[in-house]
Amino acid sequence: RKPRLDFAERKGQAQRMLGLMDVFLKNDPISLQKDILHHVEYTVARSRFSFDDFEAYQALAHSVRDRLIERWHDTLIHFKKEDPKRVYFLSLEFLMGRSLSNIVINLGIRDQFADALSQLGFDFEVLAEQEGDACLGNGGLARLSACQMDSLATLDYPAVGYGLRYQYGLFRQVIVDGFQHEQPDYWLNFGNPWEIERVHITYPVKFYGTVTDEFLNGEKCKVWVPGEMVEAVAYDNPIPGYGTRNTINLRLWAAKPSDQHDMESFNTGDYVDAVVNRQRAESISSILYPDDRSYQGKELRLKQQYFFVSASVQDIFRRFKDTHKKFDEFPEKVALQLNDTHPSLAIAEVMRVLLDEEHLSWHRAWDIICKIFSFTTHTVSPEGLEKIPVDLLGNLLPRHLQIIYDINFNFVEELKKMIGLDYDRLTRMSIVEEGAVKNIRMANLSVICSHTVNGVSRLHSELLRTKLFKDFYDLWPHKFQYKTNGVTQRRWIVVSNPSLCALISKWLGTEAWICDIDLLIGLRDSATNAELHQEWKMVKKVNKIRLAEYIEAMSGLKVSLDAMFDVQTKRIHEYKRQLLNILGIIHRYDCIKNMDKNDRKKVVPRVCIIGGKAAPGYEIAKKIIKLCHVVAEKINNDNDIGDLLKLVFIPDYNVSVAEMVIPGADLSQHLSTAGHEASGTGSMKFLMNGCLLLATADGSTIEMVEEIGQDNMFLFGAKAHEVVALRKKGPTLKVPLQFSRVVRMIRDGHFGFEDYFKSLCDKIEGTSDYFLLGADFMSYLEAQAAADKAFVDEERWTKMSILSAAGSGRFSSDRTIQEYAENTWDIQPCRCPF
Ligand code: BZD
Repeated sequence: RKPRLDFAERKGQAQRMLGLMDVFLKNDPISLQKDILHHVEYTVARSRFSFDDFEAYQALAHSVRDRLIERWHDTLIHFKKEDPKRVYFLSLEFLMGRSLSNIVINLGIRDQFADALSQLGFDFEVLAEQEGDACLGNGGLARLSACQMDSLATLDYPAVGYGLRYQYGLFRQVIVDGFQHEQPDYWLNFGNPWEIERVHITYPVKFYGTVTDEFLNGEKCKVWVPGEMVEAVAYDNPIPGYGTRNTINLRLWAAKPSDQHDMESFNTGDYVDAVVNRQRAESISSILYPDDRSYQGKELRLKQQYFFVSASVQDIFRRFKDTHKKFDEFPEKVALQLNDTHPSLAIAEVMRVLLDEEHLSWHRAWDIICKIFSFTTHTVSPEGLEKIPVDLLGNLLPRHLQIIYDINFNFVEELKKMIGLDYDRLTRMSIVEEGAVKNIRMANLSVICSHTVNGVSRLHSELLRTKLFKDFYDLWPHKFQYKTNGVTQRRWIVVSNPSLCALISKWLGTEAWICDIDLLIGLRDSATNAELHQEWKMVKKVNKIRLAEYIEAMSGLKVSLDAMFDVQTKRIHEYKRQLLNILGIIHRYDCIKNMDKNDRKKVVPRVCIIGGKAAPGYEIAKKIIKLCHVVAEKINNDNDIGDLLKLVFIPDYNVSVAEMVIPGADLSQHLSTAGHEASGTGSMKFLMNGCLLLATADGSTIEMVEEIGQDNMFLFGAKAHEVVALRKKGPTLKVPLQFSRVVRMIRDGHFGFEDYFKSLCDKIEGTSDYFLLGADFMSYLEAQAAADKAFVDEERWTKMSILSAAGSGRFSSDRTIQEYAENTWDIQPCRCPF
C-alpha cells in the first residue's frame, strides 16, 4: 500500500499530531484511573458507574495494551532504522498462559496500576484472575518458546516469533468419575486484548496443483500452479522486555478464505456452496493437535505446518527486500531458527522462493540455505522423529517434494564421495526413507540443511551425537552444539511468587537479579542465617496456604499445612513415570496401615499432588489418571490415615495453575527413565522457587546436580548408560517384593476397576517393563525416605531450599538465549532508546 501522505506533508502532519497527543501516556494514578474509565465507557462499552470485575479487567487490559503499543512501535521503528540481523523464531506452538501480570511487571508499571485500581475500588490480583490462558501449545516445547520470547525481548535482541493463531487451544481437561474427558478450548470467546489484528498484512498460501516447466528469458524454470489458495492474516502479539523499552513481535497467522483464487466458483456454481467451501480455509488454523510426542501423518497437520511457514517466509522476504537488493546479503540479515522439525518445510520453501521466484541459481540458493538455518530438536527417541509420507507431501506441495528430492540427490552424491558406498549408512542418512510407505525424514532434512544443530541439555546433546544423529555427527562434528534449556525468572519468580521475589531482592539488596540471574548465587552467603530461614519459611507457608485453598475449592479436600507438599505436574506419559509415583504412594499407604501407633508418630505427613493432561488417544496415560483417582479415593476416605497421607489430582494443569502450584511445593518429582527426557523444564521452575527435587539423573537434572550439589537433591534410579543393559536382563531382573506387592494390590482390586487396570499392570511386570519401574523401585523408595528424613529437620530442609534457589541461575532462559545469540544466530542486541 502507498503511504497516504508524501514526506513533506507527513512531516507537517507529524508536528501537528504531536501537538494533539501527549508524547507518551502517563502512569500517574489519576491518568491511569482516567484511562481505565475511558476504556470502560468506550472500549468495553459499559457505564463507568456500573461495571463488574471482568469488565474492569477488560478496561485494565486495554489501558495496559495502549502503553505496550507505544513501546512496540518505538522498537519496530528502531529496528527498521538500525536494520540489524534478526532472528526469526519459527515454532508451531507458543504456550503463553496469561499476559496481564507479566506485561505490567515487564513494563515496570504494576504498582502504579494496582494503586489506580484500588482507588477505583478494585483489586489488581482479582482482576488478573479474570484472564483466560492462551494455551497454544502442548507442553515443554511450547512453554520454552514463550520463555525464550521473554528473554529475547529483555536482552534487546532483534527477534520475531512466528506461529499459528489456533482458534482452539489445547483441550480442557475435565475429570468425570476419575476419567479424563476433553473439552474444546475456544479461548477467543471473550476476546483477546493482547493481539492486534493486521488486516492489511496478509499473504496468499498455495496448496496442491501441478508443477510445469516453462521458459523465462531463455532459462528453464518451474512454475507451480496451485489447486487451492488460502489467505494468511497476521495477528501481532507484542512481547515486552523487562528493564528495557524493547518490545518485540510474536506474529501468529490465522487462515482466511482467499478472494484471489476462487471467484470462478461463484460464477459457475451454487453461491451458497461456494461460500460454505470458502469456510473450509479457516480450518487450517482452527485446532492445535493435542499430541506432544508422536507424529500423526495427517494432512491437516501438514497444511498447518506449510501455512505458517509460507506466510512467515513471505513476511521475512518482504522485510528484507524493503531495504536490500542483493540476496547475497540475506545471511547477514536473517537467521531462521527451527523449533523442532515442525517448521522445517521452511527449508524447502526458502529454496523454492529463491529458485522459482527470485530466479537464483541452485548453487547460490543452496549457499544461502546453508548459512541461515539452525535447528533445535526436543526429541530423544527415533520414533519421535517426524516423517511425512511422500504421497501426502507430493500431493499437497508438489514443488517442495521436487526440491527435497534434489537436495537429497546432491547430498547423497556428496556423501558417497566422503564415505564411499556404505549402503547401510547411506540409507540411514538419506532424507528419503524407502519402504512400504515412502517417507520424508524431516529431521534428516533439518540436520543436513542447518549450520547448527542442538539438543536441549548436555545429556540430550550427547545422545544426539552418539545415537540419534550419530551418522551426521561423525560427518559434521562442528555442526553439533548443546544448549541447555532455561525458563524466565520474570514469569516463574517475579509474577508467580511475589513474596519470594521481594525476599530475594531484600536479601541481595538489589532487584538486579531479575535481569542478571547469576546474582542469585549471593543467597548462598545467607543459607544458614536464622533470620533468612524464618522469612523463607514464611514465604513458603503463604504459598502453601494459597495452594491449599485452591485444592479445597476444587476438590473439597482440606489438607494440612504441616504436611510436605509433594508435587508431580507435567504431561502424563509412561516415560515420565507418574505410575512410579502412584505405586510409591500405595506403598506408603500400605506401610502406614501396617504400623503401630508409635511408628505412625514418626511418619512425615504428605500431601501428594499430581496433575497433567493425557493425549486424547493415549489409553495407558488415561488409565494412569484413573488409577490416581481411585487410589486417592481410597486413601483420602480412610479415617485411619487422616492427615498422614493425602493424594490430590489437579485437573486441567496449565500455565496459570502451574504459577500457583509451583511456589507452594516443598518437593517436586521428575521421574523419567534416564535417557528419555530431552531436558525437562518444570524442574527448573520448581528449583527457582526453592523447592527440593526428587529426580532421576536425566535431561537437565544432571546439570542441576552440578549447580546445587548432590546433597541438596534426592537422586535415584538407573543412569542413562545403564538402561540398555537393565532392559536386556529382562526376565532375569529381580524386582523387589514391595513392588510386586503394590502391583498385586491393584490387580486384586484393592482400589476397584481391576479389569480396567489389568493392561496397565501387565505393562510394568516382567519383560514388558520397558520404563524400568521395577528396577528403579527400591532406589525410588530410598530417595523418598531420604526426603522424609530431611523434611523433619526444618533447618536442614530450609537450607537445602535456599541453596536450590541460589543455584538455579544457570537455568534461566536469559543464559540460553545469550548462548544462541552468540554461538548460533550471530546476532547483536539492538536497544531502543528510552
Ligand atoms: O520439550 C519437550 C521435551 O519432552 C522436554 O524434555 C523438553 O524439556 C521440552 C523443551 O525442550 N518436548 C515437547 O514438549 N514436545 C512437544 O510438545 C511436541 C508437540 C508436538 C509434536 C511433538 C512434540
